[in-house]
Amino acid sequence: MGPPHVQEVPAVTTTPQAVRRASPRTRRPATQAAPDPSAGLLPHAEPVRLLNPDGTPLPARKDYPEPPVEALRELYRRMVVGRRFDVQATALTKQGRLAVYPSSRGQEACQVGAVLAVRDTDWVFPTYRESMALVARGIDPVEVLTLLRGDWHCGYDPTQVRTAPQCTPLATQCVHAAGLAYGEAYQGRDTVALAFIGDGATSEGDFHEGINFAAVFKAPVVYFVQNNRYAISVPLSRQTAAPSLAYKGVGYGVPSEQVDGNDPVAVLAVLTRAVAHARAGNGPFLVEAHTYRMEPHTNADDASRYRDGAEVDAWRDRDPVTRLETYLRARGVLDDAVVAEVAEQAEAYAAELRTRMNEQPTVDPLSLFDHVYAEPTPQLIEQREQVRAELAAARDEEGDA
Ligand SMILES: Cc1ncc(C[n+]2csc(CCOP(=O)(O)OP(=O)(O)O)c2C)c(N)n1
Ligand SMILES: [Mg+2]
Repeated sequence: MGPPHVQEVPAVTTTPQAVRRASPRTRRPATQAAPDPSAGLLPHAEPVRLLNPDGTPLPARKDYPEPPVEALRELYRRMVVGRRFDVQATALTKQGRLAVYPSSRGQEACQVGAVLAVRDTDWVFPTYRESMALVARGIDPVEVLTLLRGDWHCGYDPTQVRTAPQCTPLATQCVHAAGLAYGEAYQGRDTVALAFIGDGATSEGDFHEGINFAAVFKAPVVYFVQNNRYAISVPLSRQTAAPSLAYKGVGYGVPSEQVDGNDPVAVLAVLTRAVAHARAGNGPFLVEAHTYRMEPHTNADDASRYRDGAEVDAWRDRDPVTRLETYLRARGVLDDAVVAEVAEQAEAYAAELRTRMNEQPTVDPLSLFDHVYAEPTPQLIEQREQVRAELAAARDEEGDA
């Protein structure tokens, strides 16, 4: 397999005037070159990688020191549990217990690595794809799946777990994250906001408005793009002509980096540095992780209509869980006993989730009308009354039967 998607920067066309300007006859005496305004903003030309796809380590680098072993073992544990959670959630859609589920299988390094890089007191702004990230953050899995079950609320209390509801309108969370981070800094707290976003959503206006606001007002936000190469059926090549999505930062004066999103060690190292940058008061940071969505967009999508199996198989060889396991075993900090214990823990987690999700939830249809407005409109009051009457009639019918 070649390196993840990195397009070449197109060559600049040389004009006759430019040739004349550069000719030796007319060249002025050499003056000191002006400082490059993009210095320190551009990402490395190749995504940062600390482990090869086969789990062997690459030479250590000063700019991205390897996280401590304990953090890597925790990363492994949460990735294994996260993957099992993801498989279980997909199964729950087939049993009619979930309305929809967007899987993040294959993106475990990003989902778990990113949330491990922030503190409990920081804020996370997830999209619909981040269920695994939220359970890795320690949020109750049933609460995480409440929205996808079809409920009108997000299941958890956002202020308590410092995690916004999973956002379906693309990129809107980028603006929310900028505002929250600005507000926190304004009040003298060192909170960082971590905003997840997909490759496709970086074409949305809210991404640009959010990152621009954060840059101008030095709001401590880490924008984390999971480039999984598709926006539903739209491949990256039809999405953008940018050399890499990380290059979108420079136009806003935001330092950026790109990372191999299937290398868990590199993801944690890069995110740790990005979070430290934001926390130190330097403003936002943009990270693009090159990864791949192994499953269809959601359970309602048929991915075979727009991508072929060979492509998916090629990414199977870069599996992030196997990569980390191989590395930790070779370092002698993970053995059969721990691997078995973690697998058992993941099974128990899935079994409990199954049991709890199979309990019929009690829902009150009238609660749909709560919290829409502080003062309900006359239309809303009328509609509420209509629903109440229909429910009462249905109950009477049941009583008669
Ligand atoms: C504003 C808006 N436009 C369109 C959609 C429909 N939509 C839902 S997911 C999606 C693709 C997003 O792709 P990407 O940002 O790459 O994230 P991924 O699903 O791959 O994680 C689209 C177009 C939406 N939810 N919101
Ligand atoms: Mg995508």
